[in-house]
Amino acid sequence: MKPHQAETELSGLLADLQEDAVLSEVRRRIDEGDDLLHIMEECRKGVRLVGERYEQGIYYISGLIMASAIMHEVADMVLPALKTLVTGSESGRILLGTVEGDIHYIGKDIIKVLLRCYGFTVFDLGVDVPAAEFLARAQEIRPAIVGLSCLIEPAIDNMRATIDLVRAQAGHGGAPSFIIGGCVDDRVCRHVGADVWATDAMTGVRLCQQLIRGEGSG
Ligand code: B12
Repeated sequence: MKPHQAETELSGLLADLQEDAVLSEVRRRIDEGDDLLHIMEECRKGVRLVGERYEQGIYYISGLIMASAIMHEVADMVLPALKTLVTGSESGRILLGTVEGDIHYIGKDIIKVLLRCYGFTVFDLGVDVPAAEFLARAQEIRPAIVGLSCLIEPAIDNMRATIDLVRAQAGHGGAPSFIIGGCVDDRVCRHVGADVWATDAMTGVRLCQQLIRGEGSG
Protein backbone atom coordinates (compact mmCIF):
# COMPACT_ATOMS: atom_id res chain seq x y z
CA MET A 1 0.00 0.00 0.00
CA LYS A 2 1.17 3.56 -0.66
CA PRO A 3 0.18 5.33 2.57
CA HIS A 4 0.31 8.88 1.23
CA GLN A 5 -1.87 8.03 -1.72
CA ALA A 6 -4.42 6.33 0.55
CA GLU A 7 -4.41 9.23 3.00
CA THR A 8 -4.99 11.81 0.31
CA GLU A 9 -7.76 9.66 -1.09
CA LEU A 10 -9.55 9.46 2.26
CA SER A 11 -9.63 13.21 2.90
CA GLY A 12 -10.67 13.77 -0.72
CA LEU A 13 -13.51 11.28 -0.44
CA LEU A 14 -14.76 12.98 2.71
CA ALA A 15 -14.45 16.42 1.13
CA ASP A 16 -16.60 15.11 -1.73
CA LEU A 17 -19.11 13.77 0.85
CA GLN A 18 -18.81 10.22 -0.53
CA GLU A 19 -20.22 8.58 2.58
CA ASP A 20 -20.14 4.93 1.52
CA ALA A 21 -16.69 5.21 -0.01
CA VAL A 22 -15.31 6.94 3.10
CA LEU A 23 -16.69 4.29 5.43
CA SER A 24 -15.43 1.36 3.39
CA GLU A 25 -11.99 2.99 3.07
CA VAL A 26 -11.89 3.56 6.85
CA ARG A 27 -12.96 -0.06 7.47
CA ARG A 28 -10.29 -1.31 5.09
CA ARG A 29 -7.60 0.75 6.79
CA ILE A 30 -8.66 -0.33 10.30
CA ASP A 31 -8.63 -3.97 9.16
CA GLU A 32 -5.17 -3.50 7.68
CA GLY A 33 -3.93 -2.17 11.01
CA ASP A 34 -3.30 1.41 9.89
CA ASP A 35 -2.51 4.02 12.53
CA LEU A 36 -5.92 4.99 13.95
CA LEU A 37 -4.85 8.55 14.67
CA HIS A 38 -3.74 8.97 11.06
CA ILE A 39 -7.15 7.82 9.90
CA MET A 40 -8.85 10.38 12.17
CA GLU A 41 -6.50 13.16 11.08
CA GLU A 42 -7.08 12.43 7.39
CA CYS A 43 -10.82 12.57 7.95
CA ARG A 44 -10.44 15.79 9.91
CA LYS A 45 -8.61 17.30 6.92
CA GLY A 46 -11.49 16.20 4.70
CA VAL A 47 -14.03 17.81 7.03
CA ARG A 48 -12.00 21.02 7.04
CA LEU A 49 -12.08 21.01 3.23
CA VAL A 50 -15.86 20.80 3.49
CA GLY A 51 -15.75 23.88 5.73
CA GLU A 52 -13.66 25.72 3.14
CA ARG A 53 -16.07 24.76 0.37
CA TYR A 54 -18.93 26.04 2.53
CA GLU A 55 -17.07 29.32 2.97
CA GLN A 56 -16.54 29.55 -0.81
CA GLY A 57 -20.25 28.98 -1.41
CA ILE A 58 -19.66 25.60 -3.08
CA TYR A 59 -21.55 23.76 -0.32
CA TYR A 60 -24.58 24.88 1.67
CA ILE A 61 -25.17 24.22 5.38
CA SER A 62 -26.40 20.75 4.36
CA GLY A 63 -22.79 20.02 3.33
CA LEU A 64 -21.61 20.77 6.88
CA ILE A 65 -24.36 18.58 8.30
CA MET A 66 -23.46 15.74 5.95
CA ALA A 67 -19.75 16.06 6.80
CA SER A 68 -20.63 16.00 10.47
CA ALA A 69 -22.72 12.83 10.01
CA ILE A 70 -19.92 11.09 8.13
CA MET A 71 -17.35 12.15 10.74
CA HIS A 72 -19.62 10.73 13.45
CA GLU A 73 -19.79 7.41 11.67
CA VAL A 74 -16.01 7.41 11.24
CA ALA A 75 -15.56 8.21 14.93
CA ASP A 76 -17.95 5.38 15.84
CA MET A 77 -15.71 3.00 13.90
CA VAL A 78 -12.33 4.31 15.06
CA LEU A 79 -12.84 5.42 18.68
CA PRO A 80 -13.77 1.99 20.12
CA ALA A 81 -10.56 0.59 18.62
CA LEU A 82 -8.61 3.57 19.97
CA LYS A 83 -10.03 3.07 23.46
CA THR A 84 -8.43 -0.36 23.69
CA LEU A 85 -5.01 1.22 23.25
CA VAL A 86 -4.42 2.47 26.76
CA THR A 87 -0.93 3.81 26.38
CA GLY A 88 -0.31 6.03 29.37
CA SER A 89 -0.81 6.39 33.09
CA GLU A 90 -1.22 10.10 33.70
CA SER A 91 -3.26 10.90 36.77
CA GLY A 92 -4.38 14.46 36.04
CA ARG A 93 -8.01 15.55 36.08
CA ILE A 94 -9.17 17.55 33.06
CA LEU A 95 -12.40 19.49 32.78
CA LEU A 96 -13.43 19.74 29.13
CA GLY A 97 -16.22 21.45 27.24
CA THR A 98 -17.25 23.49 24.21
CA VAL A 99 -17.79 27.10 25.25
CA GLU A 100 -21.08 28.94 25.33
CA GLY A 101 -22.46 29.86 21.92
CA ASP A 102 -20.77 26.95 20.17
CA ILE A 103 -22.32 23.53 19.53
CA HIS A 104 -19.45 21.82 17.68
CA TYR A 105 -18.36 18.69 19.52
CA ILE A 106 -16.78 16.18 17.16
CA GLY A 107 -13.21 17.39 17.80
CA LYS A 108 -13.85 17.72 21.53
CA ASP A 109 -15.07 14.13 21.67
CA ILE A 110 -11.96 12.93 19.85
CA ILE A 111 -9.56 14.62 22.23
CA LYS A 112 -11.59 13.35 25.18
CA VAL A 113 -11.13 9.74 24.07
CA LEU A 114 -7.46 10.29 23.36
CA LEU A 115 -6.80 11.92 26.73
CA ARG A 116 -8.48 8.96 28.42
CA CYS A 117 -6.30 6.61 26.37
CA TYR A 118 -3.33 8.37 27.92
CA GLY A 119 -4.68 7.89 31.43
CA PHE A 120 -6.18 11.30 32.15
CA THR A 121 -9.50 11.51 34.00
CA VAL A 122 -11.72 13.67 31.80
CA PHE A 123 -14.96 15.35 32.87
CA ASP A 124 -16.87 16.40 29.76
CA LEU A 125 -19.43 19.19 30.22
CA GLY A 126 -20.73 18.94 26.66
CA VAL A 127 -21.41 21.88 24.34
CA ASP A 128 -22.62 25.46 24.72
CA VAL A 129 -21.30 25.53 28.28
CA PRO A 130 -21.62 28.87 30.13
CA ALA A 131 -18.63 30.23 32.03
CA ALA A 132 -20.54 29.88 35.31
CA GLU A 133 -20.96 26.14 34.74
CA PHE A 134 -17.24 25.74 34.06
CA LEU A 135 -16.60 27.58 37.33
CA ALA A 136 -19.05 25.50 39.37
CA ARG A 137 -17.65 22.21 38.08
CA ALA A 138 -14.05 23.42 38.44
CA GLN A 139 -14.69 24.24 42.10
CA GLU A 140 -16.20 20.81 42.61
CA ILE A 141 -13.71 18.72 40.62
CA ARG A 142 -10.55 20.80 41.11
CA PRO A 143 -9.02 19.84 37.77
CA ALA A 144 -5.34 20.34 36.98
CA ILE A 145 -6.35 21.50 33.50
CA VAL A 146 -9.42 23.08 31.93
CA GLY A 147 -9.76 22.36 28.20
CA LEU A 148 -11.96 24.63 26.09
CA SER A 149 -13.10 23.78 22.58
CA CYS A 150 -14.17 26.59 20.26
CA LEU A 151 -14.79 26.41 16.53
CA ILE A 152 -16.56 29.68 15.81
CA GLU A 153 -15.22 33.19 16.07
CA PRO A 154 -18.22 34.72 17.90
CA ALA A 155 -17.53 32.34 20.81
CA ILE A 156 -13.88 33.31 21.25
CA ASP A 157 -14.69 35.96 23.83
CA ASN A 158 -16.63 33.34 25.80
CA MET A 159 -13.37 31.41 26.15
CA ARG A 160 -11.82 34.54 27.56
CA ALA A 161 -14.75 35.10 29.94
CA THR A 162 -14.54 31.47 31.11
CA ILE A 163 -10.81 31.62 31.74
CA ASP A 164 -11.07 34.98 33.52
CA LEU A 165 -13.89 33.74 35.75
CA VAL A 166 -12.30 30.42 36.72
CA ARG A 167 -8.93 32.10 37.36
CA ALA A 168 -10.46 34.93 39.40
CA GLN A 169 -12.32 32.49 41.66
CA ALA A 170 -9.44 30.05 42.18
CA GLY A 171 -9.13 29.09 45.82
CA HIS A 172 -6.24 27.80 47.88
CA GLY A 173 -5.14 25.16 45.42
CA GLY A 174 -4.46 27.84 42.80
CA ALA A 175 -5.90 28.15 39.31
CA PRO A 176 -5.86 25.26 36.85
CA SER A 177 -3.93 25.50 33.58
CA PHE A 178 -5.94 26.26 30.46
CA ILE A 179 -5.67 24.62 27.06
CA ILE A 180 -7.78 25.65 24.09
CA GLY A 181 -8.49 23.83 20.83
CA GLY A 182 -10.51 24.07 17.64
CA CYS A 183 -10.26 27.13 15.38
CA VAL A 184 -7.52 28.69 17.49
CA ASP A 185 -3.96 29.96 17.07
CA ASP A 186 -1.28 31.77 19.01
CA ARG A 187 -3.06 35.11 18.68
CA VAL A 188 -6.35 33.68 20.02
CA CYS A 189 -4.43 31.95 22.81
CA ARG A 190 -2.93 35.25 23.96
CA HIS A 191 -6.25 37.09 23.55
CA VAL A 192 -8.15 34.68 25.79
CA GLY A 193 -5.31 34.21 28.27
CA ALA A 194 -4.92 30.45 27.84
CA ASP A 195 -1.64 28.70 28.60
CA VAL A 196 -1.42 26.58 25.45
CA TRP A 197 -3.39 25.76 22.31
CA ALA A 198 -3.71 22.90 19.83
CA THR A 199 -5.44 22.27 16.55
CA ASP A 200 -5.05 18.52 16.62
CA ALA A 201 -5.81 16.06 19.35
CA MET A 202 -2.39 14.43 19.65
CA THR A 203 -0.63 17.77 20.12
CA GLY A 204 -3.30 18.54 22.73
CA VAL A 205 -2.45 15.37 24.66
CA ARG A 206 1.29 16.13 24.55
CA LEU A 207 0.66 19.66 25.84
CA CYS A 208 -1.53 18.33 28.68
CA GLN A 209 1.26 15.96 29.65
CA GLN A 210 3.66 18.93 29.76
CA LEU A 211 1.23 21.02 31.82
CA ILE A 212 0.85 18.17 34.33
CA ARG A 213 4.62 17.91 34.58
CA GLY A 214 4.64 21.64 35.34
CA GLU A 215 6.40 22.59 32.13
CA GLY A 216 3.86 25.34 31.39
CA SER A 217 3.56 27.03 28.01
CA GLY A 218 7.39 27.25 27.69
C1 B12 B 1 -19.19 19.81 11.06
C2 B12 B 1 -19.37 21.29 11.19
C3 B12 B 1 -20.58 21.75 11.69
C4 B12 B 1 -21.67 20.84 12.26
C5 B12 B 1 -21.29 20.55 13.74
C6 B12 B 1 -21.65 19.15 14.17
C7 B12 B 1 -21.28 18.94 15.64
N1 B12 B 1 -22.27 18.74 16.44
O1 B12 B 1 -20.12 19.02 16.04
C8 B12 B 1 -22.92 21.72 12.14
C9 B12 B 1 -23.56 21.51 10.79
C10 B12 B 1 -24.00 21.53 13.21
C11 B12 B 1 -22.29 23.11 12.17
C12 B12 B 1 -22.96 24.26 12.55
C13 B12 B 1 -22.42 25.53 12.39
N2 B12 B 1 -21.23 25.86 11.87
CO1 B12 B 1 -19.84 24.56 11.55
N3 B12 B 1 -18.49 23.49 10.87
C14 B12 B 1 -18.34 22.21 10.79
C15 B12 B 1 -16.97 21.87 10.14
C16 B12 B 1 -17.21 21.56 8.65
C17 B12 B 1 -16.19 20.76 10.78
C18 B12 B 1 -15.95 20.84 12.29
C19 B12 B 1 -15.45 19.48 12.73
O2 B12 B 1 -16.18 18.70 13.33
N4 B12 B 1 -14.19 19.15 12.35
C20 B12 B 1 -13.61 17.83 12.58
C21 B12 B 1 -12.92 17.79 13.92
C22 B12 B 1 -12.29 16.41 14.13
O3 B12 B 1 -11.87 18.76 13.88
P1 B12 B 1 -11.77 19.94 14.95
O4 B12 B 1 -13.10 20.33 15.39
O5 B12 B 1 -10.84 20.95 14.42
O6 B12 B 1 -11.12 19.19 16.22
C23 B12 B 1 -9.73 18.82 16.28
C24 B12 B 1 -8.83 19.92 16.82
O7 B12 B 1 -9.28 21.22 16.57
C25 B12 B 1 -8.65 19.60 18.27
N5 B12 B 1 -9.60 20.11 19.25
C26 B12 B 1 -10.91 20.37 19.15
N6 B12 B 1 -11.40 20.77 20.33
C27 B12 B 1 -10.39 20.77 21.21
C28 B12 B 1 -10.32 21.12 22.56
C29 B12 B 1 -9.11 21.04 23.21
C30 B12 B 1 -9.04 21.40 24.67
C31 B12 B 1 -7.93 20.66 22.50
C32 B12 B 1 -6.63 20.62 23.18
C33 B12 B 1 -8.00 20.29 21.15
C34 B12 B 1 -9.23 20.35 20.52
O8 B12 B 1 -8.70 18.18 18.29
C35 B12 B 1 -9.64 17.72 17.32
C36 B12 B 1 -9.19 16.40 16.77
O9 B12 B 1 -7.93 16.50 16.10
C37 B12 B 1 -16.21 23.22 10.34
C38 B12 B 1 -15.05 23.49 9.37
C39 B12 B 1 -13.70 23.57 10.09
N7 B12 B 1 -12.77 24.24 9.50
O10 B12 B 1 -13.50 23.05 11.13
C40 B12 B 1 -17.35 24.22 10.27
C41 B12 B 1 -17.22 25.58 10.94
C42 B12 B 1 -16.52 25.47 12.28
N8 B12 B 1 -18.61 25.97 11.14
C43 B12 B 1 -18.83 27.23 10.91
C44 B12 B 1 -20.07 27.87 11.05
C45 B12 B 1 -20.14 29.31 10.60
C46 B12 B 1 -21.17 27.19 11.58
C47 B12 B 1 -22.57 27.80 11.86
C48 B12 B 1 -22.56 29.20 12.49
C49 B12 B 1 -23.33 27.75 10.52
C50 B12 B 1 -24.68 28.44 10.53
N9 B12 B 1 -24.78 29.42 9.65
O11 B12 B 1 -25.55 28.11 11.30
C51 B12 B 1 -23.16 26.75 12.82
C52 B12 B 1 -22.72 27.04 14.28
C53 B12 B 1 -23.74 26.90 15.27
C54 B12 B 1 -23.13 27.11 16.65
N10 B12 B 1 -23.72 28.03 17.41
O12 B12 B 1 -22.16 26.50 17.06
C55 B12 B 1 -17.55 27.96 10.51
C56 B12 B 1 -16.99 28.83 11.63
C57 B12 B 1 -16.42 30.10 11.07
C58 B12 B 1 -15.85 30.95 12.14
N11 B12 B 1 -14.51 31.03 12.16
O13 B12 B 1 -16.55 31.50 12.93
C59 B12 B 1 -16.66 26.77 10.05
C60 B12 B 1 -15.14 27.00 10.23
C61 B12 B 1 -17.00 26.53 8.53
C62 B12 B 1 -16.54 27.67 7.65
N12 B12 B 1 -15.36 27.56 7.07
O14 B12 B 1 -17.26 28.62 7.48
N13 B12 B 1 -20.99 23.06 11.79
